[in-house]
Amino acid sequence: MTSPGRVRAAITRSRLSPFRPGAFSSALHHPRIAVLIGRVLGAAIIVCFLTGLYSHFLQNPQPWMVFPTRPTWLYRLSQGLHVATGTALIPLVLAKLWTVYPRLFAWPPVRSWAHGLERMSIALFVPAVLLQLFMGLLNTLKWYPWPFTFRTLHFWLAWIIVGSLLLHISVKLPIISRHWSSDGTPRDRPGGWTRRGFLTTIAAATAAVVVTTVGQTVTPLRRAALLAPRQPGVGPQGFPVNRTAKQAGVVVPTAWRLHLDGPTPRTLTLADVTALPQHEVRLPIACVDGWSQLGRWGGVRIKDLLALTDAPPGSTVRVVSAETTGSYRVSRLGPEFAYDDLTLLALRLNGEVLHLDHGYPARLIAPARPGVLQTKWVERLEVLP
Ligand SMILES: Nc1nc2c(c(=O)[nH]1)N[C@H]1C(S)=C(S)[C@@H](COP(=O)(O)O)O[C@H]1N2
Ligand SMILES: [Mo]
Repeated sequence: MTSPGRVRAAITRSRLSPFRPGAFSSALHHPRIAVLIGRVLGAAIIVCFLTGLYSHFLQNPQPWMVFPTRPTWLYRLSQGLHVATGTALIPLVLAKLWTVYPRLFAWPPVRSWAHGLERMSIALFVPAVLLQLFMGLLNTLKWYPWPFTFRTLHFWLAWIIVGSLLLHISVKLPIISRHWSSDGTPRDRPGGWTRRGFLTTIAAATAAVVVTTVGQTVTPLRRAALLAPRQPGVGPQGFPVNRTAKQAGVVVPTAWRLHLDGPTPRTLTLADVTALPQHEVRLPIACVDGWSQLGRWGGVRIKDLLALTDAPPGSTVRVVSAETTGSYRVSRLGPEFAYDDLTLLALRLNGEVLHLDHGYPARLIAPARPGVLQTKWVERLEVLP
């Protein structure tokens, strides 16, 4: 019979085992370091989670949801923060895991109910966060190898991460508060890596990955955006393109018509649309993948088109593209967007007729919306009942 006590004694005796006491002597595994990294990590997770929820619900609104349309750069800022904090989380999570990995070998593995629960929450948290960051990174790199809808899994993983994190924090609360501001600071081992050296390295690595990606949305940092797959200013008419007309299987429409499916159905030619009152707005395209750019768009107000088809006030509109496949061929305009003066069926970009890759002859542009909802090659507006 092997009793737990004898197993423990055997493990303690074994020199090779990471289970033996004192196997990890570096001061960098000290709870104070774990708390220092954890504070930054927690803040980044909160920002990433909230901006992610905002983006998710814009694309998948519940019937009662109404979204702000000002400031016009709200989504641009929010998604910029989402991608920047998500990117920063990669070095932060790795550093935190390295700091605490000796806990994996804590003996006995489960000391109490609370401890068991906390270990379970970590068993959920670690794989979920690694998968989440890996998937998010691939998406920002424009690589979509998923056979499933990325956003659905990303959304549920986010809840698993936040839920398990809350459990972890609540169980660890005594340790966290003990080391929150204390200077029971661990002493550096002579000859080893210093605490300051370690923290500076993490900060530098985090700053480096953020600076080299955030230039895709923060124009002054544009030249530093080495890791960003899309560069503002690069593309037809000086504007990036995610999906070209060719990739979307859209060809130059010879007899384009705009169909207005409302109480009084209408079909307009391009000349008809051009003859309507034209407006100019300065609005960004802010792609969910992290790049954004401001453009000067010219075209017709959606609300003027809705008036032509006698849509009842406060209508919701479905915007339909000539594209026949793809997830972004339709989008929904709630009344807060549809009746906004800045929401246009755009025919021009920066004073020129839209390039085919930007949605010629007509695309949607609305304030404070994800790029995926700025439908290109529009040919139909349906007033929803
Ligand atoms: N019909 C259609 N509209 C679309 C897309 C698409 O694939 N199909 N891509 C969207 C995405 S993801 C973005 S970021 C913007 C980019 O607009 P741009 O190519 O003019 O820069 O268009 C959006 N509109
Ligand atoms: Mo996008």
